[in-house]
Order: sequence, then C-alpha cells, then structure tokens
Amino acid sequence: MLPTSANSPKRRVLRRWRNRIRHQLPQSRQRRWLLYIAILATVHFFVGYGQRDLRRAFPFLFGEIDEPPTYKQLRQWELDLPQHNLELPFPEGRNGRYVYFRNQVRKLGWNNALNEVLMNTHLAYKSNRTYVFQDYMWKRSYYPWRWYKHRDWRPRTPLNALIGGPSAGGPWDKDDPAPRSVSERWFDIVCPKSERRIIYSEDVKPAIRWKNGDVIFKHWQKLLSEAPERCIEVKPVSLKVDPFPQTFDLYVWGSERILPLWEEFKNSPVSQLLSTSPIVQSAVDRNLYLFMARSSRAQNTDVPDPFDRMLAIHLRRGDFSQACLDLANWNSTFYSWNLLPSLPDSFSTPPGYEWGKNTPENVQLYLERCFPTDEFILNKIRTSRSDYIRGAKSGEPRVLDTLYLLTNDKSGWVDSMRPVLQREGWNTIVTTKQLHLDQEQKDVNMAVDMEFARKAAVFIGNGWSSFTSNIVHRRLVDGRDPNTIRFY
Ligand SMILES: Nc1nc2c(ncn2[C@@H]2O[C@H](COP(=O)(O)OP(=O)(O)OP(=O)(O)O)[C@@H](O)[C@H]2O)c(=O)[nH]1
Ligand SMILES: [Mg+2]
Repeated sequence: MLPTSANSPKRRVLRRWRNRIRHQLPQSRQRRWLLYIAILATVHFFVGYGQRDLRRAFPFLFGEIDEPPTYKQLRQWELDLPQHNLELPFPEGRNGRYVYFRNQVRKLGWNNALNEVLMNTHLAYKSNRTYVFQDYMWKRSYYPWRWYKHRDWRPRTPLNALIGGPSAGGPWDKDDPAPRSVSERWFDIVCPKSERRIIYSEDVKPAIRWKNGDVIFKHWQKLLSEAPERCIEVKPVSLKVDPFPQTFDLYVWGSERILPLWEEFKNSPVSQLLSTSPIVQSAVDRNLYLFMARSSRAQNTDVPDPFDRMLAIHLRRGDFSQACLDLANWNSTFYSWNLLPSLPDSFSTPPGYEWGKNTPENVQLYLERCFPTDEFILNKIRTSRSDYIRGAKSGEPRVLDTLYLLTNDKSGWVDSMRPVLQREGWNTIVTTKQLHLDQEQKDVNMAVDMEFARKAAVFIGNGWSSFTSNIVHRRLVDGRDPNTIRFY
C-alpha cells in the first residue's frame, strides 16, 4: 500500500509521540515538557533569527537601525557590466586572456589593498590580459560596523563602491583595444576551474623577491604574456611559507624598491583613468556645505572654491600608537610613494639599529614624526600654510582658511585641538566625525576622507601610512605641485 499523507511514516511517528505524552505522562509533567519546548523555541528564535534581523523587526526596542548596506543595486550593476558577455570578440569574451590574482591582499587596510589592485591592473594591462576585480575584504578592526551587524561572516564591499575606472571594470581610452576588467563571478563563468592554469606565487617569487619593483614587474609581465593558457589564476602559498604572498608584497611597497615603477605607473591609463566612485562623490557633495567659507567677503570672492582654501591633514591615530613603535623597531622607511624624492619633508632612517630593535633615541625620533605631539602638529600646519601662501606667483590670490582633520581617532582628541586652531586663524574647521553619511557612504568612509584630502589645496600626511601614500598618488596624477604635499 502506498502511504497516504495522513498515514505517512512521519505522521505516524508524530501521532505515536503525541499519544505517549497525552496518555503516559501526568499533567504536571506535560506542562513541564511544554515549558522546555517553549524555552528551546525562544533560544532558537534568538540565535537563528539573528541579532541583525531582530533589530530590524523591533526598531522601537533597539533604536535607530544603522547597519551595513546590501549593495543590491550595485551588485546587480557589476553583474550586468557589458564585458560580461561570452559572445564578445577577442580580446574579450570566451576567447579572451584573463588573469585572476587570488594572492591579492585580504583582510588588511583598504589602502594596502588599493595600491595592489592598481599595480596588478597595470601588470595585467601590460601583459595583454583582462584583470579580474574582487570585492574588498575588510580587516575586522577597521570595519565601520559592529560584528553582529555583518551581512557576511567575512565583511566585504564591492570594488565599485570604493573606486571607479579600469580596475573596477570601467572603460579604457577610446582608441585603446585593452580588454575591460571583469568580476570574480564572471571569471568563474568565462574561465571554469578546469580551464585554469594555476601559478603559485612561491613558484615565481624566490628568484625576484628582493629585486627592484621594475625587475619584479618585468618578470611577471613576461610570464603572463608568454603563457599560452587563456586563463591564469595566481594563487598564494600557505602563509607559513610566505606571510606576504602578493605579487607586489609589503616588503616592496614599504621600501625604495617600489620607486623605479613610479614614472610608468603614474602615466599609465590605470592611474590616469582611476576615478572617484559615485557613492564617494555623493558623500563629498552632500557634505560640502560644511566647508563653505566663513571668511570676509573679499577673501570669499578671491578664492570661491572651498577646496582651493583648504588644508587637509591626515591624523593617523588609534592602532598607530603601537604600529609606530613597531615601525621604529624595524627601522622602517616611509611607505611607497611617500618616499618619492621630489616631495618635501623626507625621513632618513637613523643609524644605530640592530635586527628588530632600535635605540631609545631612535625610537623617540620615530614617534616624533609617526605619532606626533599636538605642538608638533600645530607647527607643521603653521609652516605648511605659510610656505603655501609664500609660494604664490605674482598676482595669484591664495587663501588658506579651511581645515579638514581626517582621522581614525575615536577618542575625541581631535576635537580638543579645535580651540587652539581657531585661535590660529582657521575660520572653518571640519573633522571626519562631522560628516553626515548614509549606509553606503559610511561603508566607504575612508575613501570619502581620501577624496577631500586629494582635492585640498595643501595636504599633510603620515609618511608611514599607505592611506597617505594613495592620496599622494592621486594628487600627483592630478598634476599637483609636489610642494603642496607635506609630511609631519
Ligand atoms: N575615515 C577614515 N578612516 C581612516 C583614516 N585613517 C585610517 N582609517 C581607517 O584605518 C584603515 C587603515 O588602513 P590602511 O588604509 O591600510 O592605511 P595605513 O595607514 O597603512 O594603516 P595600517 O594598515 O594600519 O598600517 C583605513 O583603511 C580606514 O579604514 C582616516 O583618516 N579617515
Ligand atoms: Mg595599511
């Protein structure tokens, strides 16, 4: 006999249990059973349903909902990029040649990721291959939301929320036949696993590990250009073998060995066409009123653009109190493009260092510049301002009365500087905390701050910071005078 739904094995078991509870248990025990079940169900509800959903379901209990964006529209837009089409003729589509840098840095600061994204795109471009772009994977301590608000167990942001341009799938110049970048998801379709050649970073790096950036670049370029395979995935080895398995690793970025790449990289279409994402731009626009001048009428008319009257200073704090000590004990140079000799305020590593340990005087020297005192900062702002005003060509009106303090400081320290700065004649002082941002804009808040710093007339940064170095990159690509870029 076929089981009917009323007679199915599942139903029969349920019926048997119901009868057992009804007929075999006394009423008091029946009630206790029901209580246990109710408690279990409640626990299950809280754990399974998740804090985030509860907050959404009962906003009157938990207050304002402030949680990561879904990026639903942006993700769909990335999915629908026109290059995601197998029918496109070579060098795109099913016959195109692709490279996926699976060894790109993950779970580190955005700017360690960004410099690599850009250099890898340039490498793919020069190797006549399509660059495969990836979501930015957050380092947990930098993520702007609390852990229970994560949408994914590993928080991530689509690249197009953070930047625009060829790295993120934007077009190349009109007459440039280079293939447009594709997303990781599309790479899985156009290059199924069975068709990929895997190159382990450690099979390539030993021969070039300590060479200059241009030698490393050419080595990879030759390999990627000459490989007959259509699809290449560069995979990291275990972190035990190489803790920095990137193509251009932290050791290259944190040393002068990166500098031989500068001229070509600066002039490359990857740098020249790099653009501000619409989400970042919208955050800048909606907050611009904060920077509208509060000076005299004459000064306002002389220099009406708020960016032209702005000095922006990147105050890298928080985890840098420890990071600066580490940098001192490893006698570290400035980071990446901050090392360019055309920039003022360079830092020379002092003598007297031993492996992993520096002298107390040298440590002090590092702290002075890496985690400076209020007085040191005030002095730097003063001299940078007067140097800039003094550098005006004859007849050129220069006004600097607006200060933007961009920072990761959460202690309120920055606000304590405000009265002193006001006394020094800064009419408009704005800090990171004052920006009004929606969910998506908050998710890319570091890129928003970087955009203000990029466009300010004068920028002061921290020489050891990759955050600062990518602002430096952008300013120099924009053609700004190197003398408007200062380091404390
Ligand atoms: N909004 C904002 N965020 C900042 C600022 N400074 C640091 N952060 C945050 O801290 C992270 C620092 O990581 P990176 O971008 O790699 O910069 P970094 O200076 O190299 O710092 P480390 O990686 O810690 O050495 C950024 O990605 C931001 O999330 C700032 O001025 N404004
Ligand atoms: Mg970093």
